[in-house]
Amino acid sequence: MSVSFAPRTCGTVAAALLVLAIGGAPASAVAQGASLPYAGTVLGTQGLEGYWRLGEASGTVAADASGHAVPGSYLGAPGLGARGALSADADNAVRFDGGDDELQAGGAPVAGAATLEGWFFWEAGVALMRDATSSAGWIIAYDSGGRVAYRAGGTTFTTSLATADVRDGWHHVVLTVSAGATGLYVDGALVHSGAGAGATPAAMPWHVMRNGTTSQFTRGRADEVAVYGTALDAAGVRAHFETGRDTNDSAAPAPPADLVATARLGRVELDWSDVADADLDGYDVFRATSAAGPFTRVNASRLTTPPSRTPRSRAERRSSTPSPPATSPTTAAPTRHMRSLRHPRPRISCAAMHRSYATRARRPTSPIRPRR
Ligand SMILES: [Ca+2]
Ligand SMILES: [Ca+2]
Ligand SMILES: [Ca+2]
Repeated sequence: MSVSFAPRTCGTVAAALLVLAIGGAPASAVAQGASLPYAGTVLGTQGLEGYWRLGEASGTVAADASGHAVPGSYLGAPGLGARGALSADADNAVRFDGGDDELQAGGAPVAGAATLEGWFFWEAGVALMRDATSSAGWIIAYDSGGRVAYRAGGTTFTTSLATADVRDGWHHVVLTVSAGATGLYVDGALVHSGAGAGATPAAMPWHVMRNGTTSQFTRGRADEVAVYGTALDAAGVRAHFETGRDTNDSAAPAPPADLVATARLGRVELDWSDVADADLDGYDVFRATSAAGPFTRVNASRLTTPPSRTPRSRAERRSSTPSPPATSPTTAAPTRHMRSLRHPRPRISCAAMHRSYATRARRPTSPIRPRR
């Protein structure tokens, strides 16, 4: 894979770069449809009112697989065909830009008993999924001062879970409501339960990756969104999570090999050999002014390959059209999973970079063609 970044910060001695391969993508490509373990599990769950798999490759219609004929609409031209959240299921997800992208989907408005479910790769923004409200309403999960909160029937519940713990990776998020009793589950585990939720019905349609009817949009990916008119119990939520992800695979993808950093005018190009692990989701690039760190992630959104399930060779990738570059660095701390992969730490010398710039400046006839 080949990317380039502005050499925003370069230490006086050396800059250290590392590229991490991050897992979580589908483990293998298999046929799509109700026979799939995850989709079959959802379709076999009582009370299903709407199920949007977000696997479309084109168009503006999000098919509803529930049988209730409540298709959704993609607005703002989100990125279809993005890598999905499920193991052993090649069905894709949708990437939302945080600017004007969203999925709107309706169906029967839930009220006293309900389950909202989805897989989210929450990069930035306030709310993952909300009904058509701008106050009160229903929200599967949102950021409230650094903590995850949710709303059911107009009642707000704030958890002790840090929003940062639910960002920058695929997570299965489920909100259940039954007779005022609530449960918020993340990755199959109950993280909060509450009582006294209001009975106000949800206002349709749902806004996925947008904070209801407000102007706040959410950046990241969403997948396999489902709404039920019944409350799943803890065992049911856990079963959905375990069916969706291969929890037996605890091995992270191998670190990328053959990392090459090349100084260009105003940027550094990085190139590396793709990792062949089937559960590869993408790559994160970290930068530091010394090999000992601390490292700061450079890419705002995870660098992902097209979801072909077969990583392409370096030569193939060099000849392809690059995706839009990451625009802003983030200070998000790498997860423990990421740190464990910090093995290859190639150094590039700032002095060498500057010499390279000077050399190019003296040779104006030599065009610089960024590969990005
Ligand atoms: Ca999907
Ligand atoms: Ca857009
Ligand atoms: Ca693995």
